Amino acid sequence: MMKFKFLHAADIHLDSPLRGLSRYEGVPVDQVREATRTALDNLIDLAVAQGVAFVVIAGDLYDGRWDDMATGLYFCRAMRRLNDAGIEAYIVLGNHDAASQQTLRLPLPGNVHLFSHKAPETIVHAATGTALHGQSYERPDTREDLSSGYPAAVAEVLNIGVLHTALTGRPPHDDYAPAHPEGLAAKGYHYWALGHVHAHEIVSDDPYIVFPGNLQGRHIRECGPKGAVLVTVENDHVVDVEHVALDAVRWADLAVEVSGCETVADVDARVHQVLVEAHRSQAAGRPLIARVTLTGTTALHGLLAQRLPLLRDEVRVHAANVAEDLWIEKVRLATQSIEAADGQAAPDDLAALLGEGETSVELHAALQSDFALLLSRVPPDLGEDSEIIGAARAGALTPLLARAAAALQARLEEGGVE
Ligand SMILES: [Mn+2]
Repeated sequence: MMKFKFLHAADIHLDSPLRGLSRYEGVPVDQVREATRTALDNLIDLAVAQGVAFVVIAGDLYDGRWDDMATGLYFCRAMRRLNDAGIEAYIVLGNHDAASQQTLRLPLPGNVHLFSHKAPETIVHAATGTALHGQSYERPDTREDLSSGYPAAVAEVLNIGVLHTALTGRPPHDDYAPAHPEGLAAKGYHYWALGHVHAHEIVSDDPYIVFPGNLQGRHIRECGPKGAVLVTVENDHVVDVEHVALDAVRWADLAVEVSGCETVADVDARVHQVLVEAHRSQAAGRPLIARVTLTGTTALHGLLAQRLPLLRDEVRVHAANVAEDLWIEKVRLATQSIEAADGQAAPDDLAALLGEGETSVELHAALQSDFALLLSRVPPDLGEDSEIIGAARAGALTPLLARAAAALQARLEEGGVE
């Protein structure tokens, strides 16, 4: 009986920066910067430990064009480690690393097989007889169904299709190299190793059509375990497909429900509780980077809006108390006042006026042009750590105005304005 394993990865985006984590005391900047490289190392370690026959990388190995050899050199060293262990690698290029974007010629170790961007081709893995079919992207903006031209299945061996695709559409991912699962199934392959969609998904198990998801989450919209898929083959049939986490740093998007909280101490207790639970269930021994969003209906809404900067620091301290490797990406306020929840907002002229401001086209236009002048003088990297500058850059003024209005009202109700 012929039994072997292979690894299927995609969307490694090597050396792509992780985005959104504010810099503050203790944040492991180097660990975060190196995360995509560490995840690649973890992939190679797993391949060697499992003694896989080969590794498939289904596109977007690189994040974009690189200007020096450092990124390519790192990748070549990783591939040489596979070579030393007798493991082959099969790669298609995707929209991020399309052939036309490659500005530097990278000599690859002999175990690395790059599918052509000129035409679909079949490469046979000699030791197992496996036929791998694939085509690289020539241009980033590839809108044609590449899979339609893939070769016919080879009889009596395992057939794998390697394709970078959004299938029939997977927002927010661009609709590149569209393909229908039924069309893929009709090729008669046993396993479709897909890439492009950053969430792990087993689209079909007959035949297997699989997105491994990306190897390392890069921002708060890429939460949870990230890694590759370990596939077991017996007698030219896929018998097991297992997602294995290989990420070096993990992201978590946490909601803290504060309805019913009567004091800031109550809110504190809820935040602490959510952080403890998240770290227990999600970190898996890795640094965990969390966004904390306060939600719910509370009499504290105005007060929380007013003291948001302080709250952010307090949440960071809570995180530090819970675990050494728990970090706070952002603290957001999405609470509403009891009045607003009851539909009793705007009990007076002032509240009505503040409410109008949030949606006023004129006010938005005026602020936008003021901000444009201001932002043109702000160094580009400064905004990374500031929610306000980020929102102003993105033109997302409504949440800022809503927060300002709530804070202003809270101060007025305290009689704190002279
Ligand atoms: Mn892609």
